[in-house]
Amino acid sequence: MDQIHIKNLEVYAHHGVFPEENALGQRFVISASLFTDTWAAGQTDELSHSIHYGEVSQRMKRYMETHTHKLLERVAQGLAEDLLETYPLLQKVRLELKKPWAPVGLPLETVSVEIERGWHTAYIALGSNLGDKEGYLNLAVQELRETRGCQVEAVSSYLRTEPYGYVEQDEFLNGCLRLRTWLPPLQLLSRLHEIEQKANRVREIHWGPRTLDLDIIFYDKEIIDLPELTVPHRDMQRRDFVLFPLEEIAPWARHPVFGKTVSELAGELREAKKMERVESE
Ligand code: A4P
Ligand code: MG
Repeated sequence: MDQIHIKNLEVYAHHGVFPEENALGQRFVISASLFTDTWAAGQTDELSHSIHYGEVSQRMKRYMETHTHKLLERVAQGLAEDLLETYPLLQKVRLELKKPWAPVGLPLETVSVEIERGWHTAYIALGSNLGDKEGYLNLAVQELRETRGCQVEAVSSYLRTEPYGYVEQDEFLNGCLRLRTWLPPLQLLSRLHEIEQKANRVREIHWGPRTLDLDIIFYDKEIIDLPELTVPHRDMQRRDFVLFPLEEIAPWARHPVFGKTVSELAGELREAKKMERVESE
């Protein structure tokens, strides 16, 4: 992707672990690479189609001067979040934050922290089969809309579905949504858990009744195999209550392991269900 570079912007600010650093302040040096598509600006010569590097420089200076953090990591994170939230055309930012002559009592030239943060696309499956099901799904959508670092871009319709797995329970209401987010996968998962808690979810029976279940189906094209998080969702290809609403909003999205689109997976599941019905008749 195209990049706009701001190199070695000097700012006087008060970040640091030592109280003297917070009181006296010191010089910081920032470099930023702004990842954005410059095609439209390249065609039209219009500044509104690009990111104004002068404004970005002013904004970073202001952020540095109006906050006081202990760690360079915290400052870099704060700057990255502020830029991603402020400039809609900014897809990703790489920031290097240098502290020349950091007070470590040794003759070093500079210490620095470099980070990269950007927007990702995640698909979230929503499910409820207890209480005010529609209310709980709406609550999830609303909570995500209000979450910093999350933008809800599309919501499917809600589908009434028969319980899958543990079948001795009420029918479900299911849906899917597309999220633009700069939260990394595990932070997104813990935010989803917080929202489930808000819906008074109690974890009792595995696959059992729940007020609200929020699962990450896709996170970009990433394949994640961690004890607490599997992405793509391990069982989505067998679940009509995931695939059918997902098909409404992202039929073209491709499963990074199976190499098939959502629409192909949904088609295969429909076929399999038809066969099952024919065999049972
Ligand atoms: N976890 C791992 N990967 C993910 C992921 N991609 N997204 C971990 C979200 N969580 C993920 O989930 C247990 C743990 O899975 C989480 O703490 C997380 O670290 P849970 O929600 O606490 O427990 P659960 O929901 O009972 O288990 P599980 O396996 O998540 O169940 P599912 O797969 O969510 O299935 N029938 C219909 N018709 N509609 C439904 O929505 N839902 C289920 C639950 C069963 N039958 C259903 C439906
Ligand atoms: Mg779950």
